[in-house]
Amino acid sequence: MSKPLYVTKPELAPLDEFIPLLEEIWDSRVVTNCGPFHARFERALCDYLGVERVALFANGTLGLVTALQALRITGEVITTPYSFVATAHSLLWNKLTPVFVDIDPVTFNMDPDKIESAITPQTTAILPVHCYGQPCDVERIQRIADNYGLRVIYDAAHAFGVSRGGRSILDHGDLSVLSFHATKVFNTFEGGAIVCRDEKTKQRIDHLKNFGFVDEVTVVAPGINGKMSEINAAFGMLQLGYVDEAIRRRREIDGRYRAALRDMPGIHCPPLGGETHNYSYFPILVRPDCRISRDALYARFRAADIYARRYFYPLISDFPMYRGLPSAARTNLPVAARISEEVLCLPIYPQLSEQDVDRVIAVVKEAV
Ligand code: T4K
Repeated sequence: MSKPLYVTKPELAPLDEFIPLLEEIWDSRVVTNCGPFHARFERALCDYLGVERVALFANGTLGLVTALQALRITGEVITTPYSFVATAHSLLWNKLTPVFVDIDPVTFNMDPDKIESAITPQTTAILPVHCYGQPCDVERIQRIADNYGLRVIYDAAHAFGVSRGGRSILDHGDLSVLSFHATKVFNTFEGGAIVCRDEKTKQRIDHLKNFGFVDEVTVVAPGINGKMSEINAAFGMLQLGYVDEAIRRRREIDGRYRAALRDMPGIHCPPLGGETHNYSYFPILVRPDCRISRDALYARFRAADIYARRYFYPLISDFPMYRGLPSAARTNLPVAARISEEVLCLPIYPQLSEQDVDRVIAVVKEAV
């Protein structure tokens, strides 16, 4: 029996390099509440990502929830149905109403052409996602936001290290929110961050992630406990030294898949955008003219111990807490509905060997 292959596997820096950092934490007994590793990791991340300010979080979802609070977003927020459910959940946690717009058939990101007609007097913000690390049309989204006086918060959970025109994709909009979950290109087991532009906003975010405390006796907002622990921060520092190599290995795997799947009938590999991609996912579309359906291919993979995933199926707008919204109607989201029925994300992570990749390719080849 061959070993199971998953859609992803976390890349982990060598354990023997982590032990001295753990010893430092043990010696100091400072284990959380924005200690020295937290501060060092924030600075190191700014340097690596080419951004000015980063606020660390315990996970990306708390980052999204807090980002919306930091900017005092109210009413309706325009977002995409084609994402992980945390994107829209962050709105419900803030008692905001998601307004779903359809996606672009090439990038799978929010279609900028659909934004203006979704704006109402209640709209205060746009929450797009750089899906699979593919950059959104940030310039057009910003123009629309400026015209209507809206805020833009990017869910950049997939977009670690992505840049365009020499500028980090995280350096757009008002705020960008990263996830460092185990399944991401860069992970701290669990973790996340908000990238922000000015010191005042960073300060407010720092208060909000620490219950709203400004000092021992002053609480300025009903903040949450969103802090990243010292262990996660120390691990993140270490991981930063290995992420370039991890992305390089992902690029090789991406290239191997692309070359092999290019001419397979009914299989489409969406092209990559962005100058510096991070190869965080490898989505394929199983088109209706393919000899096998997407779900039958998914089942074939499972039978071969390969755990490909249907990211993102079902659409967020199909989950019970969203499907009653007028914007959740299938007729409003035809592209997202089609893509979610055709998509399958193949395994991609640095530990995959060429033989592993070829095993995945062989299943597709045999099926089509
Ligand atoms: N916005 C977007 C666009 C996101 O994609 C996400 C998270 C968020 C916001 C929220 O960020 P966080 O709050 O999570 O920081 C996974 C992740 O749990 C989730 O973080 C991620 N998106 C989503 C796309 O994928 P599941 O339910 O598919 O994960 P799971 O446990 O099935 O893991 C997938 C595969 O990864 C497993 O088959 C095996 C492998 N794996 C997983 C874990 C956790 C490992 O090998 N080791 C591990 O420790 O959601």
